[in-house]
Amino acid sequence: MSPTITAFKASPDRGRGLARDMRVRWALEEVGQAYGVRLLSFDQMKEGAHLALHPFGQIPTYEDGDLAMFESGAIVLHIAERHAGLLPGDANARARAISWMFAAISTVEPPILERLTVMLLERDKAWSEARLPLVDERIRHRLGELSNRLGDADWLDGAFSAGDLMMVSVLLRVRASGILDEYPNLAAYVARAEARPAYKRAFAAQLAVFTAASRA
Ligand code: GTB
Repeated sequence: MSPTITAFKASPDRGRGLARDMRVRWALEEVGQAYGVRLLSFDQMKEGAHLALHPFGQIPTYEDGDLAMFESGAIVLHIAERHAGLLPGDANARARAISWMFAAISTVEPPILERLTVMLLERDKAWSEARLPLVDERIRHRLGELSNRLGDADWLDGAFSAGDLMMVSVLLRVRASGILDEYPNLAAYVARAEARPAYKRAFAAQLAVFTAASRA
């Protein structure tokens, strides 16, 4: 039996790969695991059946046999631990790759999410215009550190890993601001990841949901 994930029936990003099911799709494609997708409306996400899977009524979730999970980072780690291809075999290298996964979601992503909050939820506040440059400075601080660490390497620590998958997924969310392009090695790192066949398949699959919905 293939695992089933949940995704937006109508993603607000119009299929640009920014919703968090994309990370899970990408991980599944990297390891060559087929999967099914249950599409949910915003209303369905807040109903009992989905709340039983996800306490916060969000996507993505992951179901495989008697296992049900939520949180994209935990799901990607679960996939990476059960299949070859996303974590190194060497125990120390594996631990470092997991460090990068956590760095992506707990150190780099928070200021990026703050920016989205300012742009989407706080635009009408008198203080919004003054807050944005402060948030952007925090993003630049983190991206500068990440850029220094990456240097001219292809990936964060040796071969491509779940750490890179999570980091690129996070960086993609700030690209539209133009800030990512201030760090040419990070922009090239993201482009390198996007060129991976598994990324392309995952992107095409989530875009197809939007395309099909807009034709209906
Ligand atoms: N920490 C959780 C995880 O990583 O799985 C966060 C999950 C989450 O935020 N899910 C969002 C959701 O279900 C979708 S991805 N939101 C609905 C709700 O909370 O009611 C976040 C997202 C939404 C929209 C865009 N976009 O339009 O570009 C991008 C990302």
